[in-house]
Amino acid sequence: MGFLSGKKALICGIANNRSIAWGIAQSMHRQGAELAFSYPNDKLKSRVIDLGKQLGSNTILPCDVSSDDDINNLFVELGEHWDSLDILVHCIAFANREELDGNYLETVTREGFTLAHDISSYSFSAMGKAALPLMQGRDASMLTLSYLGAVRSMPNYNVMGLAKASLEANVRYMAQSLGSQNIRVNAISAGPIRTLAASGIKNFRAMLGYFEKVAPLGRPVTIDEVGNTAAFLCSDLASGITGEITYVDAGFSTVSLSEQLLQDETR
Ligand code: NAD
Ligand code: 0WE
Repeated sequence: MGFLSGKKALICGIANNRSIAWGIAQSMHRQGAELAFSYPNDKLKSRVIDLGKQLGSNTILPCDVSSDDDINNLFVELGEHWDSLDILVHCIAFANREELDGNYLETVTREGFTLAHDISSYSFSAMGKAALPLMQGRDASMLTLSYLGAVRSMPNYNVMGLAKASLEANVRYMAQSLGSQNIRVNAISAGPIRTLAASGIKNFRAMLGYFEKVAPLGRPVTIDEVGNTAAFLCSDLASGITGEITYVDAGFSTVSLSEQLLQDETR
């Protein structure tokens, strides 16, 4: 028996089998959770249906988080399949591509700033709020995905870094808001992973190379490693953890000076 058996989880943000949300879904499935999924548009619908089927799920519902109606309908429709919900997983981020390339102040715009914060941070509050009726009395938990660019400047990450900073504050305020109902809210801050959201990001390959030189584990993290941490955080094993940002980054964020780069310098 897995440590999530008897739990029902809604997973939002699968684009394909490289998505972090897919790693989370697989790990939660291994631990015995029952799964439902959302997809944002018709282009992704059949792929999410197919992936859901692989994990024994027929509950695949539409939701573009830029729409209040979509968010509300998602939980109305979920309520027609399930009478309760234990786990909400939010793996959604978006900023205009032009604002993820170049100097921050030269690229940021009012519209782009608003869009990034709306899709990447506000949507977590909105989904959490809409999920509440199904989570009453369940020892439920919510989880989102962040990145180090929230707390340290990062070349090209730009307005997404501000949106992730907002998302991390959101985790703390949602945890306070829902604590008295015994609903926990956490984030995983993952190291860089080659997903659809990372494809086409300038110098991503070079960033991964640098990451491998600095991170104590000397390698990137996988969607399975993020998935296993997600399964733990959303399980009763983590009943004392809320409002927390857990780093799954091969130790990258804990280092001040890279051992390998220092050796290269002294050679
Ligand atoms: P991904 O492209 O597989 O997932 C991003 C998802 O966001 C997609 O499924 C996309 O459909 C969804 N999305 C975007 N706009 C949406 C909208 N309006 N409505 C509904 N869904 C929408 O990439 P990923 O890397 O798995 O990203 C998942 C999360 O992990 C994101 O929050 C990302 O910021 C975070 N993250 C990624 C990395 C990385 O290096 N890949 C590192 C740390 C954190
Ligand atoms: O959060 C992310 C990326 C999120 C993302 C990706 C895209 C690409 C396509 C948000 N919006 C868009 N918009 C698009 O049009 N990551 C943590 C991955 C990532 O993105 C970077 C990174 C890393 C790491 C961008 C610049 C620098 C580093």
